[in-house]
Amino acid sequence: MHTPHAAVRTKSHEAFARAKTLIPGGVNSPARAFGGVGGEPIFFKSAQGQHLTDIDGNTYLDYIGSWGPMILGHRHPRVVAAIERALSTGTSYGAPTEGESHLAELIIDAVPSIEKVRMVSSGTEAAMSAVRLARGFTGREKIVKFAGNYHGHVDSLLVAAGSSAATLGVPNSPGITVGTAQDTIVLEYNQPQELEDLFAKSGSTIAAVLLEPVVGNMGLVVPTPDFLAAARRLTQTHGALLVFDEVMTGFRLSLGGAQQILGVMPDLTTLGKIVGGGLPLGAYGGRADVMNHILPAGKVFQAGTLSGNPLAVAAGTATLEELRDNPPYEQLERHGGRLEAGFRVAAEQAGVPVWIARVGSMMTMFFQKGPEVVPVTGWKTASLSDTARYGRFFWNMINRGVYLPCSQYEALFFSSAHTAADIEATIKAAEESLKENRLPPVAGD
Ligand code: HOZ
Repeated sequence: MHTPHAAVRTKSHEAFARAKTLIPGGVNSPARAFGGVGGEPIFFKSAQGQHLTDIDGNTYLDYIGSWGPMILGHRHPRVVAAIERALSTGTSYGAPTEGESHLAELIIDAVPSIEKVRMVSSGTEAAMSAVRLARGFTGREKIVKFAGNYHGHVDSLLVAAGSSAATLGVPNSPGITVGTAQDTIVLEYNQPQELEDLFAKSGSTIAAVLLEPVVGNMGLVVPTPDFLAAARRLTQTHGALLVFDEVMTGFRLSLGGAQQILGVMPDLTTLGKIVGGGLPLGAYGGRADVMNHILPAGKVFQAGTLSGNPLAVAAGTATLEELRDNPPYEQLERHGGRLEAGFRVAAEQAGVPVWIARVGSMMTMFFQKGPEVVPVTGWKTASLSDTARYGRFFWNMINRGVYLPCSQYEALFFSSAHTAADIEATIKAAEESLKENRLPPVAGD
């Protein structure tokens, strides 16, 4: 069923050559450009369940799931039916619909800290709006973020950013003014003392602390309980807001997201990816007294022609209802545990030093320069990874029909459509790939 070793990708090569003449870098988002693994991106024509099919006809087991949204797999029947129903009644009105309130209710019921929610069109917009709201609510200007965390391509948050900003070596993008960057304070993740020191010195200037409660954008990094507890306590004590970016983790680590399994409640939460069921939709929500500061209830401006778009709302609603009615989280945890154990044994047997981090259906195997394995707790340790070795592993897996994230600094995602047999096939591919990976790099590799 999957791509045989060294499949032909002639059509992808031609499509990329054409795209480069029309679109900067040939892609509409740098994360998909393969800059972190070398070679050329693969162009796709279809997807079904846990599989992707490229334009040359090769099929792959999908471990990015559109970078997170496809928790139910591609073209889940309930989601497809909902989109088809919405299509038959109109695709955009620029006016309210009852469907938006229904989705809002599903979000509020699922996510423990959300009392009111506003819909936007992407995770970037959600983060941008949450930051503005935090500033408007507190009357303060400084935002605290953590190196290697990524909150979309918002000017003030493209400082020490993860995801493709880190992968492609522009954690501080050109085009961000010095003034903007000055209002963002960057600390190392999982270092509560840094937060303590900052708040002791300038707590009264801080509008918000923004973080990924489980990081997916520098590879997967798990928070320590004392770090999250410090973030909660210090923001509360000093009158700042705690904002969780749950664009990746929302509805994925549990129906209530990371906050539900970690037991730490933020003031605001940003959502994206799964909340739109594979269509463009983001959201931000939280304490009603804070959310009521958004226009027209309050004075903090935020708007969008396609916000709460009926097609995206239909897909998001069907996805959340399916997750609520048939929760896949036990299966995802079982499969994740097996995948993690299989990768760990495969790396040990191949003598390849790795640090593996996983929560539920998100995982990263960090290739280490070794020989000692350094636990990955934040960007300082994540950035020590052997990215060339990851690149070789990535291509060895592609050639065995397994499509992993095209960067060491992105978490893998799998779906409820992945079977136990898929997980075993992936482990077998990893065993073979890691054995090949043991070889020293050849010139030009
Ligand atoms: N937010 C996605 C994972 N870091 C990347 C999506 C993209 O930039 O295309």
